[in-house]
Amino acid sequence: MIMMTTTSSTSSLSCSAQRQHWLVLLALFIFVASVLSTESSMPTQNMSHKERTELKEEAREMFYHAYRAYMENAYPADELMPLSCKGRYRGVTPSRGDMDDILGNFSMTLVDTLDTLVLLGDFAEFEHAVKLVIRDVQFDSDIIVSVFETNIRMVGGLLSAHILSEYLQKQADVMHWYKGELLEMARELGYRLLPAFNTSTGIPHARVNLRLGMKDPQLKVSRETCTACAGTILLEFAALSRLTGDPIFEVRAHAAMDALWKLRHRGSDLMGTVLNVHSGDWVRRDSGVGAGIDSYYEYLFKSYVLLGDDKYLARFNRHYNAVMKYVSEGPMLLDVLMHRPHAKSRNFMDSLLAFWPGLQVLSGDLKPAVQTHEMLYQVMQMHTLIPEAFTVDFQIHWGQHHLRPEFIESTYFLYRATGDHHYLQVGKRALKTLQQYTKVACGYAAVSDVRTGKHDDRMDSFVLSETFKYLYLLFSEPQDLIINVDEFVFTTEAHLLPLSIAQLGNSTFSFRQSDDHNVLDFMRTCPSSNKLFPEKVRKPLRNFITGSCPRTTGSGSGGKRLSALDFQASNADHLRAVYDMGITMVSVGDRSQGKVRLFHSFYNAKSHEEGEMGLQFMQEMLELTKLQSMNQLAQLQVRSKYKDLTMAVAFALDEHLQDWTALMAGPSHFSPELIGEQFVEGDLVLAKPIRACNEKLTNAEEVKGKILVAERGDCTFVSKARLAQQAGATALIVCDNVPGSSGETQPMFAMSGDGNDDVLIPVVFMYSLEFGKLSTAMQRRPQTPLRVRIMQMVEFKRWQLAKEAHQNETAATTATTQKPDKEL
Ligand code: DMJ
Repeated sequence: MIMMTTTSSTSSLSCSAQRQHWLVLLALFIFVASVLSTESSMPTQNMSHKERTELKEEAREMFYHAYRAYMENAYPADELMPLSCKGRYRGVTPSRGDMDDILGNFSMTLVDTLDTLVLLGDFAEFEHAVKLVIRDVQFDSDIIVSVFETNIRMVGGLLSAHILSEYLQKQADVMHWYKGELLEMARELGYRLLPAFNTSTGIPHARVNLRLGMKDPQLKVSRETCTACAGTILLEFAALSRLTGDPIFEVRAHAAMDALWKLRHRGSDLMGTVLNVHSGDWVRRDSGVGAGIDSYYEYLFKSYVLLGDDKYLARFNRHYNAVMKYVSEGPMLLDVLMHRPHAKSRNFMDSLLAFWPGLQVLSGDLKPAVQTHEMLYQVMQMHTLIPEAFTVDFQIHWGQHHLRPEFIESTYFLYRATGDHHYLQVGKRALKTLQQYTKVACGYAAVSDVRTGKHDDRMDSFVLSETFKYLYLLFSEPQDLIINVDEFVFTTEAHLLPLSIAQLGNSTFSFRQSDDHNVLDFMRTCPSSNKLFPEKVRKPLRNFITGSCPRTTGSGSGGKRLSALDFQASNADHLRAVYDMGITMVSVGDRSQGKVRLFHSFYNAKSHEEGEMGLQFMQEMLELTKLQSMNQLAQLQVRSKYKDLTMAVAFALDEHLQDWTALMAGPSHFSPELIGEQFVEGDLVLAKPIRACNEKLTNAEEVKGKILVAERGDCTFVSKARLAQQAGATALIVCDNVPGSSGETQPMFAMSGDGNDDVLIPVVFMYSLEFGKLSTAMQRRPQTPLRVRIMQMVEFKRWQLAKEAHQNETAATTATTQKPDKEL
């Protein structure tokens, strides 16, 4: 038995981190309050049945306004251009670059829209549209398309329409002529996508030529794909295999998912967003839940629901816990680096992440879903329409609005889960806003900038397949629908795949547990997914969720081991985990001193494994106690507060450079890191012009050998850095252009570059309040340049502590040598 005495003060290690967290929430609260104070129509009242029916009918009319505009003016084109009121054809309409990889001249909007017609109960139009697709759509074109988009919109659209055609034959006694033509088309298209999967990793290429496969010379250099692109295949391909009896699709899609899983960061369990399909190397290590990764997470969870393969739930749970630990920041979701997850890598969120609360609802974690949805709703009210990206202080980062479905999708799932009429009111507001700001004579037009409301000549196919579908579903009652949607999984493009597909079985797979997860991964889901599947998961969504479930931080082998450094005596989960590890805590002495004695015994541990963990915990606690006595705990606290990456811009408070203070700054991805004791020291000089975006600085001569300051805005961070470097600066500080911003209330982030590594000088970012202090110091002695040092914050603290220790030592030595004199 090991026994030791310590104090419960380790809980204070995370106090500053917690404080930061609360500051973020506080900032949000103030923001929310200020929006709401101008809003007299705060949605609180229940919605009458009459109003709900009217809104349902309005959603239907919106769909038809867009659908007819497409059919009458654009079909058989892939998309409608609502301002030109004509079709967008690949190779005919002026190219928009990579964006056009969505288009395959295969009447995408109609295929994507088919199942919405069934949900609306319009069987006649559905039958007509299916006939058109069978008659007109062909795939043998020399066109490079996106594998991901073609799969989710076309394969998914065809499969769902096939399933519903057969359903209607049985249930509505219509379409007796239908003989599975859509399924055959889906199979043909699936085959045309397969060459993309011939990579050494099994992870598919991003693009493929519909006729030539990967033999298209333009695809010779193809290497990179995004995580979502490669990880959003399985639902459609599994359905394709199960319905056709041809296993190849499902085999390939499972292999791609397995290969992706192996690429996760083993420490953080996070994924990056862009990777090399041949080497499996990560190209972009940013990790969030929005663009580039969103539907990978969605497909892990939904593959479990559709196919019943536990390994996907285990993987989802692992990633989910990592996301909630590192990416989630109150209601916000901010990218981090997969290999350095404590540092935020972006200070903005994209609108695609609005799907996340919907997925959280499905997985049973309601509370954070409600919070993030509420944040998004506030963003919507603030800017009328949710911009494509917005900053942590809810300013516009990218101003476009593409009529995306994600926010409405989450609103729908939250309403289904809670029955709270708030979500009907939110939907009403979203609907009315779309009507007011995006409806045009020929359909609905995206907005190029939500600040100006200027329209864009663009109406993506997902407007009909998702946005209006979810709006209609939100206001519908179950009895309004021909199908019971609870018996289906919605794909990422809102296509319907029946849960009964799992019963069709798959001879190629045995659903054994893989050895990289174990049963604890399921036990930690709440409600326990072990109990849910298959009885309840396949029942109505309402039964999925009974409330929010606490996330446990158990000590068992399936979860992360609780370390002594993370331990908080006030955290009930931690106390339980410690207890399971065979550790007993006994208060000693005066309770007010908070002293506890820890006892460890294998006998008391829940399992041998946990007993081992307990031993490790005790050893760590011993180390910590030692460190504490050596005053090094202070440094660890600093490390914990400022996380690993936070930089310091230190400046001398006196002319003799004796007394220094430091301000918080953020690093960049594109400049060299200052490691350990490395620092750059120099005098500060302001860029002229201050934004440093022109071809040359007008004060380039003055800049040489100094640390340059430039203001954020007008051009990228990295272009400012290049200009500074060109002028001979030894480092660059970019200061924020948003008044009042501060690292104390906003997460610090690392500035992104453009993938090149030609910047050789350190570059750091300072929020306005911190930079203001630097600027005041500059103004205090206008004749003398301000001397600054850029280094890691933790190193600055270490430097200060060392200085203090040295001063104390000197003072002590002086005192000792003076003693006899005094005695005399
Ligand atoms: C849709 O095509 C799908 O929802 C996809 O997963 C993400 N992007 C669009 C909608 O925004």
